Amino acid sequence: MTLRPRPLAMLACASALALVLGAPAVGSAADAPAGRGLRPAPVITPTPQDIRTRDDRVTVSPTVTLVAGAKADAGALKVTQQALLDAGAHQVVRGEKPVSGRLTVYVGGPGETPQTAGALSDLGIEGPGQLPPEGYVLGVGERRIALSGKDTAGTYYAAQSLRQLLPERKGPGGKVAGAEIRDWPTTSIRGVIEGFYGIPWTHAARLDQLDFYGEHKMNIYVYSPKDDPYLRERWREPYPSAQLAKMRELVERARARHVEFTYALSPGLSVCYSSEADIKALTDKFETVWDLGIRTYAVPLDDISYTKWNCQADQDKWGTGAAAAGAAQAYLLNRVNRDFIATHPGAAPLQMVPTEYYNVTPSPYKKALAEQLDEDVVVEWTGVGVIAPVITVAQAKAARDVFAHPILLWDNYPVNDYVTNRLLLGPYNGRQKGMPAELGSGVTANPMNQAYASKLPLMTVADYMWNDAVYDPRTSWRTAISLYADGDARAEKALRTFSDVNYSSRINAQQAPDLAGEIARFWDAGESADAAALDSALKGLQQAPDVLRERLAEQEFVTDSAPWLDAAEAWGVATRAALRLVGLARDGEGAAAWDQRQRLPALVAAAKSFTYTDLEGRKIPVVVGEGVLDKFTEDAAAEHDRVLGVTGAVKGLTNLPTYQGNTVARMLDGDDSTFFWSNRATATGDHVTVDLRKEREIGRISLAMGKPGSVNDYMRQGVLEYSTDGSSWEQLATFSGKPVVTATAPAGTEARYVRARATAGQTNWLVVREFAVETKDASVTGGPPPAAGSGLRAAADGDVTSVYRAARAPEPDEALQVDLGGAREVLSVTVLRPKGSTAHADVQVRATDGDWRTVGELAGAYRQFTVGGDAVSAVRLLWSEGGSAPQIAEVVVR
Ligand code: LTM
Repeated sequence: MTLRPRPLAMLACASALALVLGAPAVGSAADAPAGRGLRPAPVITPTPQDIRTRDDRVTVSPTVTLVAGAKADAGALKVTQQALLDAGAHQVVRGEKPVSGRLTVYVGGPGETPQTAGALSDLGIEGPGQLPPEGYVLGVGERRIALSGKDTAGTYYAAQSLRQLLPERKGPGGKVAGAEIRDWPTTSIRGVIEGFYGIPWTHAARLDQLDFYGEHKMNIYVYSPKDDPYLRERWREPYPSAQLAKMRELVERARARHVEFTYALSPGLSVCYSSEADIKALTDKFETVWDLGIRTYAVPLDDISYTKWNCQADQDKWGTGAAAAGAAQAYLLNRVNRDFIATHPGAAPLQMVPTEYYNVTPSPYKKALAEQLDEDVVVEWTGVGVIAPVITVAQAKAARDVFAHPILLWDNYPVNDYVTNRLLLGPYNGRQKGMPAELGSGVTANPMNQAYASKLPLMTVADYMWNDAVYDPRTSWRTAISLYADGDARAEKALRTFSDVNYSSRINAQQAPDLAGEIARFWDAGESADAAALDSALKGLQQAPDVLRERLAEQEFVTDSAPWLDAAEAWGVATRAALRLVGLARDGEGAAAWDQRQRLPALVAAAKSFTYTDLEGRKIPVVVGEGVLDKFTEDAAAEHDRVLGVTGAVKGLTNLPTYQGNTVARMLDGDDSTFFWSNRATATGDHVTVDLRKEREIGRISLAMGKPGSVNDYMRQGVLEYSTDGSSWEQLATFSGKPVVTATAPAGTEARYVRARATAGQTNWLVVREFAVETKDASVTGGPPPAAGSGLRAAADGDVTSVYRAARAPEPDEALQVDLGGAREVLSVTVLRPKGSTAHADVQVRATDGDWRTVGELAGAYRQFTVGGDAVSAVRLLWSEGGSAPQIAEVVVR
C-alpha cells in the first residue's frame, strides 16, 4: 500500500538517475535478473467490478517504456511511474512504441493516448467506451500494460489499481500475472465531509487526506469544519491571506487527485435570509474562493434554530414557524444559485444541508423547502437519525420523495465528536446494498477529529461507495488494516488488535469482536479452561501499542491515537493480571490470589487514567474495549469471589447507554460528585438497578438524580421496585417530578435487586448521583471503632474490596465479632487483610455451648483457618493490645 504517494520532488531526489522521463530508451529485459515467480494475487481496493486473470504474465524490465499522449492525465502518469519504480524498474522512459525486450506501459484513454486502444485490442480487451464516467479498463499481458480511462479520472483510477497490482521489490524481474480489469464506480459522488465539531484537521492532514482520497478513488472533499470561525461564527469576514494561500494549495492538490474540493459556508447562526447585504456577503465570500479554483459550493443550515429569526425583516417577510423557515432558506439558496452558481460557468450544482436533515418524516419545513428550492440544488441528509445505525434503500427513496431533490448522504461515520472519548475504528456497516443508487447524488462520510486514524474506517467507506454490491464489512476492514500496515506483518497484527478494541459504534454494535470471542471461549470452558490462548491474545493487546509506535509506517496514526494506545497497553496489563487472578484462585493459591486481587484496582485505574484534550482544553478520559476489557476484570474478580465464597460488591445495572466515562458504578461509589449519566433520553421501561448480590433484608432507599449544570436530567416519572430473582418485581413507591426520591421498605422485606424504572418517556437524559439501599445483614460488632469513612460492616459484607479500618490500635480484650445469625456448620474461616496489615489477633469461633475456641493467629494479608465442620454461631478476632490500627477486608466463613 502507498498511503502517501511520494510527491514528485521526493521521487526525483530518490531516483534521480532512474527516472528518465522523455529520455531515449536504454537497457533491455535480457539483463533483468530472474524473478522469484508469481506472488499471491494482490488485493485491489476499492473492490473492482470485474477482474479476471489471464494465462500470460509480464515481467518488470529494468527499463520500462511509457507510452502516453500529450493529454494523458498527469496524476495517472506520476502514479504509474512511481509504481513501476517501486516494482523494481530502474528507469521509466517515455516512448512512442514498444521496444523489444522491454515492458511497455500505455497510459491514457481514447482522448488522452490513442495508442492505448491498439494495445488493448492486441490483448483482446474491449476499450472503456461503454463504461460510466470514471470507469477504466486495465490490461496486463503479453509484455504490455494498458491503462485506459473513460475520462482522465478513469485513467487515474486505472493507475491506482495498477499500483496495487504491481509487486514492491528492489530490482527488476518481478512477474505480474496477466489480468483484465473493467471497473467503474456505482456511486457517482464519493468522499468525505470534514463536518465535525472540535479541533479542525491541520493543513498537513488535509493535504494527506486528499492524497488518500485519490488512492481510494474518492472524488469529493467537503471543507466544512464546524469550528473554523470563518465558516460559521464569522462567516461574513474575509479570510486572512495566509489562510487563503493554504486553501489554494488544498484546491490544487485536490484537483491533481481528481477530488472535487467543495467549499461549505454556514451562515445560519446569524444570517438574515431576506437581507440583500447578507446575500451579497455570501456570494462575495464564494467569489473569493472561486478565484482559488473552487467550483463546488455548499450552504449547510444544520444545527441552527429555525424557530428564531436573526432579524425582524425575515419575520415580516415570512411570518413564523418551520414552513416559514423552509421558505426563507429556499429564498436565500435560490438567490445564491441564481446570482452565483448560474453566473459562473463551470460551477457544480449547489449543495445545501437542511435544518431537518436527520429523518424522512414529512413536515411543513420539508414541504416548503421541497416545493420552493430550485430543483437542481442538492440536499444533504444524514439518514434516519443523526447517526443512522442503518440506511436502507427504502429510506433513501423516502428521502428523495420527501425532499424532492437529489440527495447527497452526509453519513455520520466514523465521526466521534459526540463521543470524544472514543476512537471508532470498525468498518462501515449497516448500509444496504443498492442504497447509493437511490440517492440521486452520492455519499460523503463525516470522519473523526483524528484525521490519520480516520483513514482506516474511511477505506471501508470508499470500498462500499465504489462497489456496494459486493461490499462485506469484515473483509473490507481486514483489507484496510492490511493496507494500513503497509506490508509489515507485525504492525498488521497489532493494528488489528488495536482496532478490535476500538470497534464498536452506533453502526457496529459489538465491541472487540475478536477478543470478546476469545474471552467467551475461556469462560465457556469452565474451571478447566486453558488460559494460554486468552493470555496470548491479551499479551498481544498489551504489546500492540509498542509495535505500532515502533513499526507503523504512518506515525501520525500513533500521534492521533496516543491516549488510546496508552490505555490499550494498560488494559492489556490489567486484563492479564485479572486472568492470572482467575488461575491462582482456581488453583487454590489463596494467598497469591488475594495478593493479585489487591493489585487489580490500581491496574484498572491506570487503564482508565488516560485523557484526550478537546478544543476547550477539557481532559476527557478515553475508553478502550468498553464493556469487554473492564467487564473481564470484573468477571475475573467475581470468579475470585466465587472461589472464596463471598457474594461480591453491590453492583449497578442499567439498560441505558453510558455517556462518556460516567458509568453506572458511579451511582454506588458513595461520592455525590460523581454520577451515572445516560447518553440518551429516558424511555418507558428504562431502569437503573442495584444488585445486592444476594437476598438481603432491605431498609431505606434513596435515589439522588440530576446534578448542577444538568438539573433536569432526572427520571420524571417512575417506580421504585424490588425483586428476589430479577424477573418478578414488587412495587415500593411511585414518584414523579422530583430529582430526589426516598422510600423505606416494610420491615422484613427481603430483596436482591432494587430498581427505579421509568413509566414515561422524556426528552432529558438521566443522571443518578447516588442510589443507596440500606441492608441489614450479618452483624459485625466490637472494635476498635472504625475510622471516618469506614464501617465495622465492611469486615463481613461479602465485598472484599470494602475495608474496615479501625480508628486506633486495639485496647486490652478488644475484639471484632462477626455473628452468623445462628449456629451453622463451618469448615473454615478465612481472613483477608489489605497488604501490609500487621495488627495481631487470635481468631476464635464460638461453639453452640457459647465457648470461644481459638483456631489460629492472624498473620499476613491472607490466612485460612480450618474449623472442621463444627457448629459455630460467631467468629471473632481477639486483638492483642497496641500495635497498629487493624484493617480487615473480609472475614469469610464457609
Ligand atoms: O450531521 C450533521 C448534518 N450535523 C452535525 C455534524 O456536524 C456532527 O459532526 C454530527 C455528529 O455529532 N452531528 C450533527 O448533527
